[in-house]
Order: sequence, then C-alpha cells, then structure tokens
Amino acid sequence: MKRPVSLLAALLLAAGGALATASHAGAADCPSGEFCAWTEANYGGQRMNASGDDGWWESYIADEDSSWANHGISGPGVKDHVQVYERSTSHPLGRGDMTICLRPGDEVGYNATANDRGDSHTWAMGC
Ligand SMILES: [Ca+2]
Ligand SMILES: [Ca+2]
Repeated sequence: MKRPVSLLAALLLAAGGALATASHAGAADCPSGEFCAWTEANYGGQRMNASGDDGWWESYIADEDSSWANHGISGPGVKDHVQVYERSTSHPLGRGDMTICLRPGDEVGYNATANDRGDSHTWAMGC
C-alpha cells in the first residue's frame, strides 16, 4: 500500500515544479544557453531551440517564426548574439536579409518585420 502514496507524492512534486516554472515572471520558456523561436507570438505554438547554428530550419518553424528569445550565455569572446536570416544558408541566392537580431537575454514577443520570415540563424559577436 506504500506505492500509491509515493506515486501521488511524485505527481504533486511534478505539479509543483510546473507551477514554479509558469510563475517565472515574464520570461520566455527557453533553456539556458539556447536560442528559441516559436510559431506564435508571445512564445506560443511550437518551439524550436538550438545551442548552435542552424542553416536550415525544420519546416514547422521555417517562415512561421513569430516570437524569439536568446538565452545564450555571455562571456569574453563568446558569440552570444543571434542573427536570424530570411533564407537557408544553402539557398541559391544566399541567406538574404537578417530579419531580426537578438542580444543576450533578449526576448521578443512579436516583431512585424521579422514575422514568419526566418529560415536560419547563426550565433555572432554582435548584431
Ligand atoms: Ca507564425
Ligand atoms: Ca524565409
């Protein structure tokens, strides 16, 4: 009869953890050290996240990106900015215009210029 009790305790702990995450004021849900983009504004819909460069985004996020967050870690000589481009790096015309650039810690809930245009991103020293 011990098992159901410990299972319930585990569920309660899991629920408490979820609530603690949700109440983290104003912060986009993006892992530390990573760049994230969401298909909907204000960090909604599907999320992509990457700690490195991605020259060709998956189809679910390509030209669907509507909010972004840079949770990269800063440091001397570290590429801590994220540049998003309108095309993939393998496109015959090149990656094209930079649609948005995020400084370390930037969270952008919506941007009309960049909305639904991104196809790739790269970490950089600046914008
Ligand atoms: Ca979108
Ligand atoms: Ca595009």
